[in-house]
Formats: sequence, structure tokens, C-alpha cells
Amino acid sequence: MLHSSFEQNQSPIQKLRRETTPKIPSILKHIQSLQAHPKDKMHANTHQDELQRLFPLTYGQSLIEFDEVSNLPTKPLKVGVVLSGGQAPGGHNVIAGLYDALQAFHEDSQLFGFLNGPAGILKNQTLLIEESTIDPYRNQGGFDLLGSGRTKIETEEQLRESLKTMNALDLDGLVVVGGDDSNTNAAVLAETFKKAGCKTVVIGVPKTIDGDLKNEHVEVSFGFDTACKIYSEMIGNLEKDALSSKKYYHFVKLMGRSASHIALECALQTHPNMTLIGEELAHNKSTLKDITKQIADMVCARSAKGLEYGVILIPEGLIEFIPEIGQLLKELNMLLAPEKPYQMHVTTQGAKALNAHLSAKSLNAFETLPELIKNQMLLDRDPHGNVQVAMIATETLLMMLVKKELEQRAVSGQFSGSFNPVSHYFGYEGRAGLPSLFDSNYCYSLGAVAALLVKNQVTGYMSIVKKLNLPVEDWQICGIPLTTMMNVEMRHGKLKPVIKKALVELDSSSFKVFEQQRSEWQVVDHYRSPGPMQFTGDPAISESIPLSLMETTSYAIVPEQLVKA
Ligand code: FBP
Repeated sequence: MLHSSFEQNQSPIQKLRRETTPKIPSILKHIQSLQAHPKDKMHANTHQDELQRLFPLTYGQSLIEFDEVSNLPTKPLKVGVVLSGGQAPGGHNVIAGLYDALQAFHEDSQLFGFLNGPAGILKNQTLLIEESTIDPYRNQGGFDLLGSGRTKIETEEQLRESLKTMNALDLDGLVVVGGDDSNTNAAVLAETFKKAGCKTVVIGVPKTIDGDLKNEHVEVSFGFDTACKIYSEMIGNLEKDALSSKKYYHFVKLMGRSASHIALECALQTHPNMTLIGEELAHNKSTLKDITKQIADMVCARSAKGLEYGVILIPEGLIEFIPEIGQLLKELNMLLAPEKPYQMHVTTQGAKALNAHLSAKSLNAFETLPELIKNQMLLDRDPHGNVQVAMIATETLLMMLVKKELEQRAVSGQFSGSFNPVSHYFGYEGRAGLPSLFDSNYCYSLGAVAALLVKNQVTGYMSIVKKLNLPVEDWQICGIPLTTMMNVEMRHGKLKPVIKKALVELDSSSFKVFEQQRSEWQVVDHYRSPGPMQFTGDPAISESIPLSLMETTSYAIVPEQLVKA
């Protein structure tokens, strides 16, 4: 049996979580009687005409809310679900919420999981999900029930293959669990299926630990809360270690792609000595030299007080925000786009050929980088055209530059302390952990709302659960057209409609709270250890939502925790 060893090897905590029923918003308690109620037509904030032209059948649709209606007719539904992109804790609960809702609608409904991400759609490889299949995975981390993948369904042929699979399985709906790029793909699939007269509707679910799939409709993507809680526990432990041994500077790179949401949330949770926020550095046009100086200044200031240790958080995408490096990466992205000659496995030798195509400024920036970083920058782009920032050792680069700077200061008598840096990368270990109570509940509801949208046969929508800082019972649900969240951006060197990535806003109250505290944290240790994630006990601790989410909704009361941070 495929899943028996997973069941047999479950730890007591996994078993306990598996047996726990997620909390749901009150409205979902009557899921069988909910009927879609279309409200106002919705439009994107920019590029309306282009989006209307690109999505003639699915642009400008209405907001969908739900009303309770008695004696709704029911029929069995056939639905497919795909997990797309990087893992995010809670994915299995999206499937559980979807499965349970479909069963509640009609016991003969069927749920097919596509294997290994969108590639499973192209190859029509599925797993029929039944009670016994999903049960061991309830409230569990990872995406291992189905697997995930980054294949992008984009070409005419891939769209045709997908259509063939939908028709072969006779699906009423396809639920795409993914980030901004995968949900952009979902919008394209919805338009394609509708144009072809295929009955399959497409619904997206907002997933990514990065927290960058966020807008006026999506308060937070699932997985962000758990990943930040896991990283914050580890950062808190490092702080304690630093405070105990008093001899190491921990340079911690945090996963999260371009946006610094994870770094900001972890900073609010743990109060490290320094946290670099990529968006702020870009705003200030800080160069690599400026950042090196900033860190070296802190090391000197702490050393003058006898503190030869510290913890520094570095967002994974920092490198893209440094003006000279950002420009270099932009130029490299264009040159390394799939249709360009340098795409395959470029090495620094191959880069000699690239040199002729870089601007003088970018070439200069490239030449000043250590070989290690140069090679990492030339790695293949991901299928969505993104540079693989997870593969660039920014933490090592900064450590090397700060060390050099301090050596120079030592020669001129400006620094006489010691500097022992240790590098860390907290990434994959946060993506597949047991989902927090928040993510477990949130994901289960997202799955149920996706099922409702399929049942109501609307297409090109995202499943939305909102008012997340209220008790779960008071959470609200709706469907928002995916095209509403889009704009038109340069990708792979071409203009494409995409869902906009949300970056850290420097006027947000979470950033402001951090800004007020951070200079104090540099020279006086205010370390905070959130400890391991809790699943029972004081709900104020165990069910808390991300600190940076507390201010994102207009009705939020800034909680004591955030004020204290
Ligand atoms: P998604 O955008 O697909 O959710 O992925 C998130 C992420 O974990 C990023 O934080 C990270 O940069 C990237 O995936 C790593 O990709 P890979 O899993 O291909 O190494």
C-alpha cells in the first residue's frame, strides 16, 4: 500500500494533529445550502484594456458571495486538484477541505489529485482521493500525498494537452493550489477551457510561504504563518546561542524570494540585531558597499561595548534589490531567457561570451563579485523566468565583504575586536512542517470555498477567506476573479499578464513598528524566543496569526503583541 508506511511511522504529534478537526467559519457549517450570489463587477487596478483583450471571456466578472438557500438540488461532482510550485504547510488541508465539501454536496462526488504538479495534468496522471487516502494527511505538512512541480502550462500544445485531460476525466472543476505565477496560469487555463466550450471551471487557491501573493483581496497566502513560526523558533535559538557563547555573528538568510515579508515577520518575532529589508534598501538605492558599511558599523559599535556577537537576518531576494546587482540580474534574465542562445548551463567561461552583451555598469558589478556568486547568478532561470535566488549565497557574500571591510578598519586602527561569522540558510526546513493551527484552519476553509465555487460553476476565480484576524467562526468567504489581481509585466523579456507580487510596503504599520525598534536592537540585546509552535493550550499563543498580518486589514485592532514588539 502506497501510504501505509507513512501512517505507521507517524509520531504522536502527527497522530494527534491527524485526529484534530479544523475549525471552520460559521458560514461553512451550512455548506450544502450555500448558493453563489454574484455582486458587483470587478476590474483590475491597471491595464484594464489589455486584460479585457487577453481574457475576453473571464475579465470583468462579478465578486461572488454566498447565501443560504433551502432545498438546493445536488449532483455528484468530478474535480481535479493540483499542487503547484514550492511546498507550503497546509496544502494537504486544502485537499481535505475540498474532499469533505464535495462529499457533503454528494457522496458520489470524486476528487482526482494530479501527480507531481502541473506535469500531472499534461500526462493525465492522477490519484483518486478517497477517505482512506486523505485521512493520514489531515493537518500534516508537505505536499507528499500528490507531489508538486514547477512545470508551466503555457504553450499551445500544453494548453491542448490540458484540455484533453479535462475532457478525458470529464471534470467539472480544476483547483490549482499555487502562488502568483500558478494562479496566473490558472486564469489562462480558465479562459482557454471556456473558449473551447469545455465545462471544467478553474479555481485558484493562494499558496506560498513567501507571503508575496497578497493584495486587497488576499490577506495572506497559506504557509507563510507556519514557515515564519518555524524560522522564528530557530532564530530565537541562535540568539540564545550567541548570547551564551558570545563569540559568533550569525548571518541568517531567509527564504522568501524577492519580497522581504518573511524577514520582517521573523524580525518582529525575534528582535535580532539587524534585519535587512530588500525593499527599503532599494528605496534608499543602497549599494553593496553601503550595506557592507552598515553591517560593519554595527559590528564596531557592539564591539566597543564588549559585544562580539550578533544575529543578522538577510532576505533571500536582497541581492535583486541592490541597484547595481538588480540591473545586472535584469540584463542576465533577458540574456538567459529560454529562447536566447545563452540559456543552457552557462558557466563563468560561457559568461565571457555574455560579457559582450552586458552594459558597462553591469559588467563592472559582475566582475567585482566572487566567482562563487557569479556562477550562482548564471544558473538556469526557473520555468517562470525567475532568477533562483534560493541558490545565491547572499549571506556568504555579505560575510566575506564585511570581513574584508573590518580587516581594513583594523589596519587603520578603527576596529580591534573579533569577528567570527557563521552562515545559515533557513529555507526548505520551513516549507513542509506541520501546519500551524492558523494554516490548518485557513487551508481547510480555502479548500471548502474552492469546492463551493466549482459547484456554482464559476471559472477563473480565487478561493478567498478573509477577516483572518477575527476568531475563525467570524471569517468570511468569497470568490474573486483572478484577472482582477493582474497587471502586465516584463517576463522572460516579454510583456505578460501576471498576478502582481506584493512587496513589503515601507508605510505599513508592521514596517513602522520594526523601524521604531531596530536601532535599539542593534546595540542592546532584546532577543525574543518564540519557541516551538504550539497546537494546544493558550489559544492566544497557539492560534496567533502572523504579526505582520495584524495590521493589513482595516478593521484590525493592533494587538498588544505588535505594540510590544
Ligand atoms: P513558490 O513561489 O512556488 O511558493 O515557492 C517558494 C519558494 O520556497 C521560494 O521561497 C524559494 O525561493 C523557492 O521556492 C525555491 O524553489 P525550489 O523549490 O525550486 O528550490
